[in-house]
Amino acid sequence: MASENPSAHSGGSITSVLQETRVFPPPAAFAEAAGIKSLDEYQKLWNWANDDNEGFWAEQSKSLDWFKPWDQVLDWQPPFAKWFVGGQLNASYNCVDRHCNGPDKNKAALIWEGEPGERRVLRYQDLQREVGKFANVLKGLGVKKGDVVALYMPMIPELVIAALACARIGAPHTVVFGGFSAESLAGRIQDCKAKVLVTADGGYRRGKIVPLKVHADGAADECPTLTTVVVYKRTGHDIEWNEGRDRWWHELEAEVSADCPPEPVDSEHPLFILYTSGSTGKPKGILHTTAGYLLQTSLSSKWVFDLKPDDTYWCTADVGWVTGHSYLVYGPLAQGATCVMFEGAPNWPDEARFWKIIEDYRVTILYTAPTAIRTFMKWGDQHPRKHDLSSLRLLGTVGEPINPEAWMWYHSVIGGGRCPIVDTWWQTETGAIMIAPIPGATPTIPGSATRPLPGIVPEIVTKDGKPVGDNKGGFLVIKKPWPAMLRTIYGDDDRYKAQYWSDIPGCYFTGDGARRDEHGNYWIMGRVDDVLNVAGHRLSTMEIESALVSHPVVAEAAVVGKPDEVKGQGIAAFVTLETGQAPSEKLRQELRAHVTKEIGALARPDEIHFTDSLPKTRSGKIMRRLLRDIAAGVESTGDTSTLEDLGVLANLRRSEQGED
Ligand code: 6R9
Repeated sequence: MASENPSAHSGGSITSVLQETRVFPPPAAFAEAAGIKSLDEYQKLWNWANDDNEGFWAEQSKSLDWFKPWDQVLDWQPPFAKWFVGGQLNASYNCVDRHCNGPDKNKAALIWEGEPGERRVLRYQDLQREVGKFANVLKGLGVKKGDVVALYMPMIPELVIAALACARIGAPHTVVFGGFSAESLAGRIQDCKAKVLVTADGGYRRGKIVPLKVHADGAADECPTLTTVVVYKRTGHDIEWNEGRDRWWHELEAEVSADCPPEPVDSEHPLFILYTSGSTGKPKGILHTTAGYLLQTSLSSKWVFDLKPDDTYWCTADVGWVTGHSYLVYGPLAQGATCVMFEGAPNWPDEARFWKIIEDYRVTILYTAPTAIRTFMKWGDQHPRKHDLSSLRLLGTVGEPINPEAWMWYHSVIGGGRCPIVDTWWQTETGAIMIAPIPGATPTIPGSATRPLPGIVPEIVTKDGKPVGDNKGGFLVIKKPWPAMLRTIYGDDDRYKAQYWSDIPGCYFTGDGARRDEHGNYWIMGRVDDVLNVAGHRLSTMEIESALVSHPVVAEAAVVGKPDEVKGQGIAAFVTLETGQAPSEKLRQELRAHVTKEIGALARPDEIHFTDSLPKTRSGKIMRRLLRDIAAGVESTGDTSTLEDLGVLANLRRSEQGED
């Protein structure tokens, strides 16, 4: 997400009104068996990393396999970092080959289910063979170390295979969400000057074919650097074919050997570019490099998910999003884990699909997003109740602040009250999880991401960079460089400096508001651009939304400011209701009273709009900026390319006009 300019906002602090006191210590049996077993053990690790940051990371780096050891842990020329300077390694070797030297070669690496119901299991040695073959295909197409390859694929194993094949030959990949338009795809390919695009004829989503190849063709026509489009046959439906440019995946593969030695690359060799959109301007190509990224995604997978050899781990994120990169591909595979991968939508053929997958594969760890959890709540408990979820031992969430109500539902209905929940705060830019509970050590609290991982030093500050102290909201910054940090915005060092390192002196600015309580727990309050300023009080959208969501009939809520002559900003809330509930004037008054009771009159919405759905990004984040425009009655001008469903906006505008 974009980090926006904090100096555009008055003052440095944000008033926090959320009062959450429920605390869940790690279950004793969980802690007993966990990798990190106590808060004390966690604290020792964190202190070690804080006191001797480079020594700590030097020691951790031994968990990777190196072709050549590094000479220097960190070369820090702010804001440009180089980690493990002089070392050489290969990410695909670390994620695949090193698990093939012993009995793990027969362990499942990927358990895949397609939306129509097909199943495939790839053991680590199958992955090695497939990655080797596709790496040779890329080489045969003239892809060299350093050349960028674009991947525009459905959620099929070939997406993971293609990404690892790129890493194998030192070609940075850029994965573009299968839901993006031809135009968005073209913009990204043009920016990174990819020569090869890998796509599929189509993918499945809610029983329909997503015509990826049509979009790929639209994009390719606009991209002069692109010489080849490799097409994987997923659906088998008829597609247009551009002779000379288009090549079938299976035909290319039939001609190559599976043996492709991994190319040793420097620690700082680019691993991938992932585009993330800002509220203004063109998408930013976030650049991640090899060693630091791999080390930190791998370690955080182990710490936060407490991965064990017999776990069946399911991260529901699309690989087109950073969560898919770090916690479906690189982190868990570097750990030699067994990962479930699912192609389709959670409500196809019905609303119980996720729960059926958990039962069928005996999934032990589930990692998903608050938006999904709130949607499951809305659909009702009867769907998860139909399935045996007793295999689950740990639950995770990422992407947005999780409302305490949704946390409690996840805990009791999905986790059966026995599974710790890891609420993981991080960003495309941070590469890896930064603030999250260690499930065997950290007491969890609904709505708090709890504590920073070892090696991570956050602070909450005013816009001048002064710490605000306990229990005051402010800007969340990171004070020390960390191995998985972005290295730059691809091709634009100046934008990198201006975006992340200029506003608050000497720190990385995350763009998020947060509060730290007296126990050292962090509470993320949302993007600072979304903060409301009501009669001089700066209020976090998340806290008012959580109060609304705690009402039994509310499924989701998005709160935005709207111009108000008296108060500066008034509060407008957009609310979706649980399935089967109907909007009414009475309910509107009841919800306003509910927020007054939960928080106080200060936070009472001036307006409540009932709607069937909220505008969200493809990764499930509510796009409040668009709602702000609707509430203010103005046209939206910013980038809408990441919006999941344009129809939602049109509906909202229509109902707004109807309401006046
Ligand atoms: C991984 C990912 C980053 C932004 C981030 C913040 C929000 C992510 C969160 C969270 C509260 C959490 N965010 N995780 N807010 N609690 N556990 O989501 O990356 O798509 O780049 O978004 O998402 O606002 O700054 P990305």
